[in-house]
Amino acid sequence: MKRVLTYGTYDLLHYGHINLLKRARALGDYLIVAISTDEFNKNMKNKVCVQSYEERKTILESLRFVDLVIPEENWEQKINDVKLYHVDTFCMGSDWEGKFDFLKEYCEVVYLPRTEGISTTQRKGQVIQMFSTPKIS
Ligand code: C2G
Repeated sequence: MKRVLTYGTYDLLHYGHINLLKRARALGDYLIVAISTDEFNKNMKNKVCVQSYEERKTILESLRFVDLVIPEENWEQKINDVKLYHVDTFCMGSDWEGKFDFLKEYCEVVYLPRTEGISTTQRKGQVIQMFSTPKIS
């Protein structure tokens, strides 16, 4: 069984995330997704999520191409995770190209083309725009 591992925040899940997860799963037979905890997002990634870790975990666990969801609590856990879960392939979107090449010592490292034109930040802006534009009655 070929095991694949990827990391992310996965706030306000969108089709760019889905494209990544589907392709990641297609690299093997079992996909593990490490999602950033609320503390990690706040303290280390300077990200404020709309959805809590538990909400994001529940949503990802419902996807048929995600087999296991684990917490990402720090930047340093990847080597240990690769060993602990006997990971064959680590993958991330291409916006992270090269950042995780140190893992090549432990497993295959694949960067998949990022889906252009969609991001959680963009989605947040759209919602703000929708509800802040004054209605002309
Ligand atoms: N992604 C993508 N296309 C998009 C948006 C995101 O392919 N339009 C990919 C990212 O490259 C990443 C994954 O989807 O591989 C999750 O994206 P985020 O939730 O934004 O995760 P990020 O904040 O990049 O956290 O240790 C790694 C970090 O936890 C990654």
